[in-house]
Amino acid sequence: MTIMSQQKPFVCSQSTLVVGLGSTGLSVARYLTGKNCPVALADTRNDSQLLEQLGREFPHADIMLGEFNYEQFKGYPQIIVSPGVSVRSELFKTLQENGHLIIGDIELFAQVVDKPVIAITGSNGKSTVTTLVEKIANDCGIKAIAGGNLGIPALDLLTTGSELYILELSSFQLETTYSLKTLSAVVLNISEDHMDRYLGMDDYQSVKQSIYAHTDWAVINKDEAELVQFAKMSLSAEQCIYFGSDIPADHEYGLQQTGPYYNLNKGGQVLLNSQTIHLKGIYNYLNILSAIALLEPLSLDKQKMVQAINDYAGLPHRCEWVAEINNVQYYNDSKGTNVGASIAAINGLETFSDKPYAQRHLILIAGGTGKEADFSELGQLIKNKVKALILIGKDAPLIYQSTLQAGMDNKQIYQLQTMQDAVLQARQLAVAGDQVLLSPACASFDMYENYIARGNDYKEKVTALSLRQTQEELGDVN
Ligand code: UMA
Ligand code: ADP
Repeated sequence: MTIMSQQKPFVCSQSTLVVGLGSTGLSVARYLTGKNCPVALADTRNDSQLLEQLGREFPHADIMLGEFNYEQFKGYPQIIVSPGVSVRSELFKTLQENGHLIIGDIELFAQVVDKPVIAITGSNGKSTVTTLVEKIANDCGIKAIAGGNLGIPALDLLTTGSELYILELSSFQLETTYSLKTLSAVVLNISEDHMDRYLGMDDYQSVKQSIYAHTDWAVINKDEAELVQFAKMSLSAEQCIYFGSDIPADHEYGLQQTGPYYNLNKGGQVLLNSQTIHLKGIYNYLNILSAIALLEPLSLDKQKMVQAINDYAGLPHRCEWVAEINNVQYYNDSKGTNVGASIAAINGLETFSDKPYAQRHLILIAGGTGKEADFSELGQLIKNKVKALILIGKDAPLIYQSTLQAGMDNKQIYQLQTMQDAVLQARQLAVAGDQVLLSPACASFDMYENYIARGNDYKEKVTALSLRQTQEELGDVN
């Protein structure tokens, strides 16, 4: 699919079909209806309640529910597709070959936005960096708002009267975007994700890199050799700023270890020290450096910026501390939905602990929908660092196999059915000084509506344990 080569402007007066009626599709339909552009609506969910609700809100729109088909779609010269619908199917290929404009909501946003945009993608860390950039900008006096894959659909941001938009963009959204001009942009990192939607890593990476297509200021992760190679070949040196985990060269961002802590530097200048930052783990220090680099073109007040970073407490479901029970710390990393995220969480949690991991005190709860990922690297890390592995969810057997292949003893692995079973098992295994981490390395859809529901379920079960412990201490439970 060569969406990038389409380069056609959207025309309001032509009839437009909105495909997929979740939060993106509804925001597109509302935006276009508000501008009096004619719309039709389509969704594979053939649901009478949905039909009634759409009919009420969009009385003039044709509504097509059920299996998508060419005959129904061919009358619409412009089609706006939701990120959850793959534009690589035969249907969309044929429509594009026949001259239909096929774009996503971000492309429509790109064609109408008249304020600066900062764009953030990557396999992991997008929401952390997006919300941190939003906070820094606002604390420095710029009226900024964040959205996109993060939650508020991009077009809904336009009515907020903001001076700066910060967009978290998924690879699905980038696939249908070709003209987004940005003040600054970053691919935070690349690790395997959504392999059920891509032909392989090259394919996935090239979609991610398209975020740099029209940026003034490209923020490049120096630790990612392939991104560096891309930047050197496709972007000008003046346009690029680098960040990474090594001691930085002049004009680059990087880290310098000082005892148990890290300085976050630009060249030789120390900007912050990790001791004063709530976010922990090297990956989070890199998230912070990328946020500062993205904001560099705005020349913000340095002191206010440092204060905003020190105040930032992180988001729920990202290595979030939940409770201490019998001297065991419980953490919720339900947003760890791919292998790279869980590897970062396991390594990052080490820095929360005062014991070396060689003593093996981490109990990991993982599993869910694996999105056709390769779990071998995770299996190796689990074998090296984890005391016990508790697996739940559809693709638990795949993680089980990878850890066994890495040489872990199967007596350290527990395959269970529910979150309740997993938390109870963790409590039984944990001794004082241990950490229990939920970081599934998988999506949640086999057992939950989303990662938030999964994280909340875990927190609920852990909190119940904690209450039970308090009651036991008070002698209320026999
Ligand atoms: N649908 C079809 N046919 C299909 C697939 C879906 O008709 O083949 C319909 C569904 O019936 C439903 C609608 O499409 O009515 C759902 O559309 P969607 O899956 O695109 O989801 P939205 O509700 O529009 O949410 C999307 C993002 N979801 C996905 O990319 C899967 C949200 O990111 C995002 O917050 C929202 O737009 C606003 O921009 C979520 C996500 O999981 C958090 N993102 C992935 C991730 O972070 O890994 C990429
Ligand atoms: P995203 O929006 O890309 O999913 P989040 O900021 O929500 O990213 O973080 C999701 C999870 O990814 C975190 O819970 C953590 O396990 C991991 N993570 C966060 N930042 C990074 C990073 N820079 N590199 C690798 N993993 C990360």
